[in-house]
Amino acid sequence: QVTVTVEPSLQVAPYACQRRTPLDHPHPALVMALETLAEAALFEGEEARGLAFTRAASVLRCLPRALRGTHELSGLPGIGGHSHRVLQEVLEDGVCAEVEAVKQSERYQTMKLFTQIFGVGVRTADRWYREGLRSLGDLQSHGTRLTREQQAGVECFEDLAVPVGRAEAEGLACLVLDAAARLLPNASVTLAGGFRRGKPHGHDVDLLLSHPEEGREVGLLGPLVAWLEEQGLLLYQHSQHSSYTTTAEPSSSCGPLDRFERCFTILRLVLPATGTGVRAWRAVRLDLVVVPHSQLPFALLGWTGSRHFERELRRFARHKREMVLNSHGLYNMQQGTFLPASSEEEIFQHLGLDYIPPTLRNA
Ligand code: 8DG
Ligand code: MN
Ligand code: MN
Repeated sequence: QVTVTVEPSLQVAPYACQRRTPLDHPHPALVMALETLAEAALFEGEEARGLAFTRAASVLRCLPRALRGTHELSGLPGIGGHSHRVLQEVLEDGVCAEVEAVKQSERYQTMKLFTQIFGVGVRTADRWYREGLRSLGDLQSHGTRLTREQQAGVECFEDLAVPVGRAEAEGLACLVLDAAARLLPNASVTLAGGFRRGKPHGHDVDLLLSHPEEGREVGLLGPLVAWLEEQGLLLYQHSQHSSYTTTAEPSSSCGPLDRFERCFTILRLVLPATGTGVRAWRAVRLDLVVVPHSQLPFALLGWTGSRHFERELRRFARHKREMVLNSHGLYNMQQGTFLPASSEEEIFQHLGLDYIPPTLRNA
């Protein structure tokens, strides 16, 4: 009997939503190098360049086995000249000089620090950098004006820099579910975001609130947030009303932002009892999103991520299917109709895509 070992082929489909991308992949160093350059490009406001590096990194994330050499890069989609040079250097020398220089630079380090603050985006971070600010201490000593959100972000900075663990996220989901079900029997709470993709840690906890009867979810968020407040669990909150209308033109170009009623919070996460003198809680970011039942599959798909997977789904829908996909629904532009779905699987079917389960959406 002859045994033939077939190596997994490195054929990669062009859109990330056509690929299965697990959490673990064979090239952490290569992906890290490209994602650092992507991040640095975004810090300079160079979206297109950032996206090119993100695309290349995402292709490496889905490889079923390690590359056997630089020659195998040429068969892969989405690896531009610059990415190719970076990958070649890391494969041959272990590091890429350009990436190391970026990581060491004052600009990159400061932008990374400032954008890590809750409520601070690239534009604000850049303005502070140009004003000569370099540290959290500088913000205070220069009397920098902060929004209420940024103020909370600075105060909780060290806590929020600690990753949230899966058990902590599930604990918060249970706490919210208990409270929601008391206020509205049969209310549902779904843990979305990175945790749904199988990540062991996250920078926040993303929860979708709903109810099996359409419309019953309206009015749940206010009392729920009030209850968290009464329990002394709320360190910060910022609510937004729903701005969804079926008459508005469907759009997928407004980024990940959607129009659900939501509340961005910083919560006091109560920690297991420890010795005396040790603080018994830690600040954690929690996003609550209220979703009508009929939109739940779309919201779940939209809030599970990864961000790149979402971007690619929407790009695929538009360019390959003439459809508009967002967290509210799927719109067929030729027919001028919305395509309803009762599960994520159905949305993939509408798009003519193989179903990709959440744990394989780590693009
Ligand atoms: P992490 O928290 O584990 O670090 O990563 P994540 O869970 O993948 O990222 P996230 O920033 O918490 O976002 C989760 C997903 O939610 C992401 O795919 C984008 C999506 N999303 C929407 N709408 C909105 C929105 O209005 N704001 C934000 N921040 N994310 C949104 O679908
Ligand atoms: Mn998240
Ligand atoms: Mn989030």
